[in-house]
Amino acid sequence: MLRRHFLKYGSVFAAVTTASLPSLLTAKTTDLSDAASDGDADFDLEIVDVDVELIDGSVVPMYAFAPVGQPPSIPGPILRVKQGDVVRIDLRNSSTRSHGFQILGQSMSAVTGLAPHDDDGEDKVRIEFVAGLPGTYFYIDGDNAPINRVLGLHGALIVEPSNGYADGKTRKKPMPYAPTVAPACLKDLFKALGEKTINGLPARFPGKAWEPGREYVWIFNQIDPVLCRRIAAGDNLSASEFLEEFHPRYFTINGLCGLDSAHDKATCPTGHVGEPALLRTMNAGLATHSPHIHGNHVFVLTQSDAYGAPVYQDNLFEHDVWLMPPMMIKDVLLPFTMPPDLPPAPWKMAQEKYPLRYPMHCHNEISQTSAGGSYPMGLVTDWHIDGPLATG
Ligand SMILES: [Cu+2]
Repeated sequence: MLRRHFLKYGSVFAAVTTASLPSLLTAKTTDLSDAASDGDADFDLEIVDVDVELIDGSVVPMYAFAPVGQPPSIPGPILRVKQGDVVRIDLRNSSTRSHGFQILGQSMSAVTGLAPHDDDGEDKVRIEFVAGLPGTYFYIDGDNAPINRVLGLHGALIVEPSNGYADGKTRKKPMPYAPTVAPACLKDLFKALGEKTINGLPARFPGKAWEPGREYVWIFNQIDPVLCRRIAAGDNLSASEFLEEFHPRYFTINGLCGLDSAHDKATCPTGHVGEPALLRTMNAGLATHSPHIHGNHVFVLTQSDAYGAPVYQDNLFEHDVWLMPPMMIKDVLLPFTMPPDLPPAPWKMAQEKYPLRYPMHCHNEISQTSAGGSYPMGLVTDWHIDGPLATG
């Protein structure tokens, strides 16, 4: 019973285009967290073949992860666990091809060459490991690298700290990392969030402390429809052929482009001034991206090492642009400070023009297009400041 799922993106146009599609599946990435904090985290995942509708209505064959019994998505569902959890992932391959699975930067052995299942319900593989250092990780199909990963088989594993407070026993300043190993400057930044004054002077980040869960995951990828179709038709491309012939025509953020990503609530950060948000940014593709945000600068908090594990940064400064080569993972803090070019006075008037809408776009210009030129329908989204200073 192997079948293709249909992944429809494009919430903006959904109302007029989807009414007559019986096999419609939502493409929204779900966030799977292990609610019972019993030290175990269990997930049931499936790999499936999908037809993905792109922003211009064209359809390309790809692969996707799905929580068993739920719609597939590209990227796959977010797997959220706590440091020290015993994580168990049961994986079944319902694709027509063999696949693999690994989480980079965690100590687990990679699954390779998992054959398509024969429908007897017995042929699952179990991955088990203890969740390590808090941070953001890639899970991918590492087989046939980089082909299966770029064709959709990638997603985020988030490890949360078990006691994540920058200010120790006071527990007023949560942070998403392990305070015991976090550099002092990283803790100092989270301690400063929400402070009105420091040493009697107006502080840099008035408002609220960072709150656990106040975060967004941005996974970048690129799609070459020609190669997708050749592989679906049975072409066995080598890694070097794929790399040589890769000419992406779509540049996605969380599987979405342009208008669709700007209107996706899980992608577009929103909040008041003084509500700092964490952005977990990841590049699953083969192009180097340079995301850039208007309105605020970001702080790069972590950067993945060659194995995909987070390195907590010990020299924090503000970035206008941050570099994202293939497979890079960087957690950045969007402080939601009042943009400095806005005079304070008009903000106190009744007719404030909230929300203030700012773009995030990639500075690698070709990535701003789709289908060879449709601008700005590429790797771009919005972030919104909904209102004035929030206090904690
Ligand atoms: Cu710009």
